[in-house]
Amino acid sequence: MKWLCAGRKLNCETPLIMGIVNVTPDSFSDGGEHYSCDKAVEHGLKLLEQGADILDIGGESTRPGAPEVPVEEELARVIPVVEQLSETGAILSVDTSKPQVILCAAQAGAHIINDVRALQWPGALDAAASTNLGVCLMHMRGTPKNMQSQTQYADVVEEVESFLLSRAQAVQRAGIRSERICLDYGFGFGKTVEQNFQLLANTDRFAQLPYPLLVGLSRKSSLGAVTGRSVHERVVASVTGALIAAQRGASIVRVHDVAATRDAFKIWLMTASQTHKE
Ligand code: 8Y4
Repeated sequence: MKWLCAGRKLNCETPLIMGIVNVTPDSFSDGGEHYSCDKAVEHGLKLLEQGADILDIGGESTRPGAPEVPVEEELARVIPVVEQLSETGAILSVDTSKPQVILCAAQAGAHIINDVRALQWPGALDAAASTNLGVCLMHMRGTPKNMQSQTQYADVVEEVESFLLSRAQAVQRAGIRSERICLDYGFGFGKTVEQNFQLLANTDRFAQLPYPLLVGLSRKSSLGAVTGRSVHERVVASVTGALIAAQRGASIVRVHDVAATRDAFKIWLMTASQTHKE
């Protein structure tokens, strides 16, 4: 399977690693936005050296209860980072829901729009359709503010799958070719711990849909709930989760710990390449 992203054809046969680049203001610096931009670019370069196939650049916190970032602020955070990292030739994704950010990101050299709101905000679908960027459509219940009180599902796998398929239809009706679409069941977004692992266990079912599947579980609280570990102690849990997702057919994993995830994939793929040999 191929994913068409702004003229690039991503080969989704072997799993790709998407490294997370957060651009958040650094309150200890008087350099303001420039300082956070330099730090984000530096981090992106490090993740590329570690073997990231894609960088996901985000200027909006989607953590539960996080305040919304005004559009001017999000543009000021994200666009300079996209411009600088586009010089490396790397595939760049921008984590946004806002039409203006989608349009400016495309101008600045991004290849993918990663929208946790699946292009449901007013104007977002038309903005994305006016570009040739790849789009990742994620399932979320409620909003980042209230999503953890919205976890009633008759069957979480059924409901998430039918939401994603209906969004994929809507996106195609707006003029986005199916080859530009990637889906994501939204691990951690309005689901209980058990529901998140039900989704992970059913990764193969989502991977059978006619779109590449992206999975993001890096350092998330459900991993902490199972292991009893704090955010920075969740590397092993995160790598294990990424490997499980990839082995069950996910095309792309979104991770903080690129080097460790790359090692796990190398060992798995080496083993796979020797399977069925004499
Ligand atoms: C520690 C660090 C604890 C990070 C929680 C978090 C996804 C995503 C996010 C995902 C796609 C996060 C932008 C949440 N998660 N995009 N974005 N899929 N496509 N929380 O699962 O990383 S942000």
